[in-house]
Amino acid sequence: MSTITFDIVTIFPAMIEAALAEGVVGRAIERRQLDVAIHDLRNFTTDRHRSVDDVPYGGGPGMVMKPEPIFKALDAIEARRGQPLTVLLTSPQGTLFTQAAAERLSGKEHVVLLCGRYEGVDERVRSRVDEEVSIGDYVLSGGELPALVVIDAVARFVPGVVGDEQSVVEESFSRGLLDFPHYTRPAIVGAARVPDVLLSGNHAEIRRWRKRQAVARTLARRPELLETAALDEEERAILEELKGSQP
Ligand code: JD8
Repeated sequence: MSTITFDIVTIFPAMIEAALAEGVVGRAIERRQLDVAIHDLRNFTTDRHRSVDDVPYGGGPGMVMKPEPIFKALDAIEARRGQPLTVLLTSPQGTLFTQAAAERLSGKEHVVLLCGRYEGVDERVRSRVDEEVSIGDYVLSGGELPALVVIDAVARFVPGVVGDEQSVVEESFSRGLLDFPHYTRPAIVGAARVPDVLLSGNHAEIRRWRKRQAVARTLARRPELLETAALDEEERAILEELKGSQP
């Protein structure tokens, strides 16, 4: 059985702990398909106040994460795991963390995730960092939520973590399209009906309808995805038809 180990360095271990206990990732950890060790950065401080941050050289607002506790934490992880470590820093300055990046990281046996807070980490920490990633262009308060996003997305590539049923459902997105609409019982709620085709029992029709919905939604909401999507012949035909009928 293949497993991947994550070491997470954070000043908010409880935040990481709580999120990893639930759902697909929680189950993967129970089954030992995924191994996560959480390291409280304050345990690597040496001063009375357990300081992890300090004022910025050059002045200005906010605080910066001190380098020494981070170096000590990385040294301890390295001693326990053996070299070389793959260290990921989550930061707004990182390259975009994509599905392709998640797949690539899932090939590693071990990844260290560094979570910053405040204005970020002292620049010298980057000498120990292999990859700096951002989960998107919005401002978050720290690197913990991004680290959880990375773990979730990577874990899904570990064989056996996602059940067969779910992986089939994901086909459209993994090929670069948005998902089709989903419905469950009841067939009518208020005035809102489930599309007749889904009640028809005609599975060839249902497959075509879903493809059409996926292509139409992608064209409407994320047209840039269509430039790199791996479309089959049927989807290409649907796309040409939809483009032709656009205003
Ligand atoms: C790490 C500190 C907060 C960032 C002052 C707000 C990733 N996609 C992303 N958005 N935000 C982050 C992120 C934010 C972080 C840290 C990641 C550490 N902050 C800082 C600079 C401006 N505050 C992120 N990945």
